[in-house]
Amino acid sequence: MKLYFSPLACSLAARITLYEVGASEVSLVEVDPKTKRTRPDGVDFTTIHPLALVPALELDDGGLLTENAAILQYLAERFGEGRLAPEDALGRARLQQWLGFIGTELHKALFVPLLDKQASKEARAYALAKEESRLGYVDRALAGREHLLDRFSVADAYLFAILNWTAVTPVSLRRYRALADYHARLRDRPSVARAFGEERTLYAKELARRGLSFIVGESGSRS
Ligand SMILES: N[C@@H](CCC(=O)N[C@@H](CS)C(=O)NCC(=O)O)C(=O)O
Repeated sequence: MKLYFSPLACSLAARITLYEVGASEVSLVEVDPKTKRTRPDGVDFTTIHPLALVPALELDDGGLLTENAAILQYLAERFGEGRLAPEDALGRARLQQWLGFIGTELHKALFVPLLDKQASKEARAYALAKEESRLGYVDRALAGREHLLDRFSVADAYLFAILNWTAVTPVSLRRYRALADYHARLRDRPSVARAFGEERTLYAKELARRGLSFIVGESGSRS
């Protein structure tokens, strides 16, 4: 199995999940987000996923699984023995509730317009207008809790990956105490620290290839 990823993109959640469950049989293949070619082999990623979006999981039978929510649940199910995704009906629905919320309300609605250099001023302002309601909602949900569900799940891996993008957007977690503490706590989790550390290094190399420099600090970024 191969997981296609780009450094510090939303695919970081799948890498965290792999480290969390110890699935060493899945190999990781880097995709350069600008050229859409794999590294170091230079395969045109659009021949693998026509939309060239990461994450994408190439299965052993050659099939391709796409969409973060589906990939994360599949990895949890296949390798996690119920540890990273609840198996009861309500628990699974709650997990899907958070995966859906993170994917639509945070990833696409809030952060994409702020990260996309092609987004107009109006599109960025429209997205930013949603910040307080969307992040305030998660902040309140996390008050007094360690994780989104009763224990660490793939939804936490996804939320961690998205929250890293505050480093390169006008969104600051300082206004959201519970969320800021949650993000800092997760950064110390061994699977997260390993995945984040590795992708920060790869991201710095990616920028260097483009002649850009970036101080990759405590928070990550994806531009
Ligand atoms: N709906 C997809 C979205 C994935 C996505 O937006 N991936 C970004 C990285 S975070 C990407 O590959 N962007 C490249 C592009 O838009 O060309 C999912 O949930 O997996």
